[in-house]
Parts: sequence; C-alpha cells; structure tokens
Amino acid sequence: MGEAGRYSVSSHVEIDDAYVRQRVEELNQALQSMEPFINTALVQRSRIDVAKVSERTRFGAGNTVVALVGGTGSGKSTLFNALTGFEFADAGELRPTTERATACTWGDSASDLLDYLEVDEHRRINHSSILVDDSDLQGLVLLDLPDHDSIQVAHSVLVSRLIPMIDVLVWVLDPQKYADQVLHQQYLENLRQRSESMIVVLNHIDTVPPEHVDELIADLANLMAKDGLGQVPIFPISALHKIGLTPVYTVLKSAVQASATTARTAVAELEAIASRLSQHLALREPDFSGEKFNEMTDQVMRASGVPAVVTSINDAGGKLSKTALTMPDQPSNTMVVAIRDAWLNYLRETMPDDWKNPVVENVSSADRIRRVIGTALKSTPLPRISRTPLWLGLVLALLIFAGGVTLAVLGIPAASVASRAGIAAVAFVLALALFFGISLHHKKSVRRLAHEYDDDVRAALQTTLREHLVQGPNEVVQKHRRARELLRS
Ligand SMILES: Nc1nc2c(ncn2[C@@H]2O[C@H](COP(=O)(O)OP(=O)(O)OP(=O)(O)O)[C@@H](O)[C@H]2O)c(=O)[nH]1
Ligand SMILES: [Mg+2]
Repeated sequence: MGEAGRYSVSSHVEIDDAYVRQRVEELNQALQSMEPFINTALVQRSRIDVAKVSERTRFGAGNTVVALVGGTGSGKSTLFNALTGFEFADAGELRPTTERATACTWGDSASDLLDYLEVDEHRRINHSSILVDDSDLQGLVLLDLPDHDSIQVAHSVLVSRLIPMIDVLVWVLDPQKYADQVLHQQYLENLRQRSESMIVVLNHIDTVPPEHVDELIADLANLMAKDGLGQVPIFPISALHKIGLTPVYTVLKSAVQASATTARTAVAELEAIASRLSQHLALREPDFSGEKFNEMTDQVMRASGVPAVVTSINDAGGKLSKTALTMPDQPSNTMVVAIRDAWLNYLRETMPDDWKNPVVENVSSADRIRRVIGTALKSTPLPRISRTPLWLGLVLALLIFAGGVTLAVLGIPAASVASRAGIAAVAFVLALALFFGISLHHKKSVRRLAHEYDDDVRAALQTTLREHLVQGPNEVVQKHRRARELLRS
C-alpha cells in the first residue's frame, strides 16, 4: 500500500505496510531455513504467530480506509466534498450521480490500494496539495462510492474487495428513505461483525424541523438495534451546509490513530517472534576460510611431512651431487583423527545447541580424509632440481683460475715474481667470486621452487579439506547465516 501512513518508531526504521509485509516475508524465510534444525513445535507456533499478524495486516495497517456508502441521493458525494474541502466528487440532482468510485488520500497516494480497488486514475485526488493542517489525517483514504444498488449490480467486485479493508464505514442516510436502506442485506450481512467500525450519519438534517430531530434519531436507533447494530453511533449532519461534521472528523482521526498503532503493534509482534527464534541462533558462523582453516591446513602439512620436503628441496640447491628429495607421506591415522576432531569441536562450539549435530553430519570419515590427503600429496609433483648451473659455474671458475695460472707461468704481462703472483691471485679471486655468484643465484631459484611446492601442496590440500570437511557443514552454516540475517539478530 505504497508509503502511506509511515510511522517512525525508531530513528532508522519507518513502519509502513510494505515494511510489515517485508518483515512477514523475512520471518517466513528464516523459519524455512531453520526448520530442519530447530524444534518442530517452535517452528509451527512461530509460523502461526506470523500468519496471524500477516492476516491482521493483510489489507493494510498503514492506511485508514473510510468509505461513504448509502442509497442514491443520500448525499455521499456532497459529504465527500465537505470532508475533503474539494469540489471533486460529482454531487447533483440527477440520480444516480456517482457511477465510479472517487478517492481522496491524505499524504501518500496509496496507489497500490486504489489500483486494487479499481478506482480510476482520474478519480483520485491527493490532499497534501492544499494548505490545511491535516497532519492528524495522514494515511487516510476517503472513498465516495456509487449508491449501494449500483455497486451491487455493477461493482460487486469492488464491494467484496473493499469490505475487508474498510476501517470505517460511514453509512450516509437520507431522513426520507432510511428505513429500507438500513436493511440492505449486501452490506449488513458482511458488516455485522464489524459494527464497531461503522458510523451512521443522518444527512439532510437541515431539512428536518429541529423539534423532530431527536424523534427521528430514536426511530433510526431502534431500527438499527433490530439489525444487531445497536452500538453504532448516529450523527445528524448536513453535508451541504457543513453542519455537524466535527464528530465525524473525530471518528476519522481516531481511526487514523488506530491504524498507526496497528502497524506498530504488528511490527512489535513480529520482532518478538524474531527474537524468540534468535535464541536458537549463534551470533556468528564458523569461519571457513580464515585462521581456523589455515591452522588445520598447517597441521595436515606438518603431519604429512611437507616442511621436511621443503627443507630437502632447499638443501638440494646447495649440492653438486645428485641427492634424492624427501617425499611427503600420508599422515598417520591418529593424526588425522585428532585434526578432524579438533575441527569438529570448533564447528560444534561455534554453532548453537540445536545445530551442533547437523553441522558435523556431513563430514567425511577420518579414514577417507587420510586417503584423500594422500591423493592430494601425490598429485603435487616435486620440483626437478637441475645441477647444471652449479657445475657450469665450477667449470668456468676453474677455467678462469687455470687461465690466470697459465699467464703467471708465462710471465704475462710481466715476468717479475710480484706480477706473476698478482695475476694468479686475481684469477683466483675472480674464479671464487664467479662460483659463489652463480651458486647463490642457483640457491635462490631452488628456494623459489621449494616455496612454489609449498604453495601447491597447500592449495591441493585445501581443496581436498574443503570438499571433505567444509562443504557438508557449510550447507548447514549457510542456512544459519541466512536465518540470522533475516531475523537481524
Ligand atoms: N438540503 C440538503 N441537500 C443535500 C444535503 N446533502 C446533499 N444534498 C443534495 O442532495 C443531492 C444528492 O447529493 P449527492 O451528494 O450527489 O448524493 P449521492 O449520495 O452522492 O448520490 P449518488 O451518487 O447518486 O449515489 C444534491 O443535490 C445535494 O446538493 C444536505 O445535507 N442538505
Ligand atoms: Mg454520489
């Protein structure tokens, strides 16, 4: 029902019909997510409670719908104009005058509601356009309807749609004809249970001699009591001369007030259900990609001897001889059981009582996990470490040194002892520097390979661990998260 009748209950939430409907929807979805895990009786009770609120607010909690009904010529359109201050509804001598419903809204345009009631676009007017202090009437929708016989024949859809959402039915009576009109079955049957939301205005009172007014009202009250409508208030008015309208306004204002309360109460009830349900939820979910998961991966890496493999790769980078690398190994059964148990404990600790068992239900067995860890380790190839750069460095260094010694022996560039010793020494230093340079570079690239291996094994293990230790729990956890977000606990 659009944004009509917004009532701010807190600084950040605006209560209107759309909000009530949204909350109903969210709670129902939360219940759906929680259903497999929490007590069935609680789910059922909550569903019923939500449905009750939803039913009560189905036709709008924020709008106050007031309809003017009565026989042709009783003065509905005239009263509509008097109450709105417009000359919008056609009032006149020709009968029947009003053939289509007319609506005036205060504040919001209530277009959803008016669409639903099939009020033509050009028969709608909004009251916020004129300068009248009407803040008490925000959310009011006043409807001028065709006379009830016309409605019955041509617009029964309108009536059946309208009746349930009417907050106040203003029965406009003509002193000449009220006796047969009051008895109108179409309305009375539907409205007897709603007599508390009905008023009667006895219009054209200016045409009744003052001394007959009391008598007339007593007679009408008598007739109404026979219809079971004894408590319905009767107001003598003249729509044309705007006499006696104050008590009618008062009724409209208190109806608007009541609608505001309805929306607020509805939301309060929904929040009470939400908070009752929230007691079966934790404040947050286990973290599947953060610290805990990395910790578990580290444990599996250690249990599989991956750090030793990395060390052996690094060591191989410094050796000229061919050395076999250490191989990773399937962790022991006890290790896997311990790691798995620690993980399950973490999940159980994080989740609320009812969810503790379901969350660990779909975790693979320790045995299975052990095997798939083995597969993941095997699927990650060990790096091949070439010793060629080191040997090449050594040969080059020796050549440089040999070259230097040859020059020294030949006495080039000078034959003095000092020069010979010098050239040999320079060659030696050069050869040494070259060899160290090359082997340093080689070690660095081997270190990088070791690092890459570590990363690859970690990635392979995490994929496996996710599949066997996270995927199952995650389905349950996502439902928990969804419910928590929907309940906004
Ligand atoms: N004297 C007097 N005439 C009124 C009063 N209210 C309405 N009228 C006149 O009664 C005639 C019918 O009024 P409407 O407001 O068109 O009646 P209605 O109930 O809308 O009629 P339909 O649209 O045919 O259902 C008009 O000529 C009005 O001027 C009143 O309080 N006193
Ligand atoms: Mg009319």
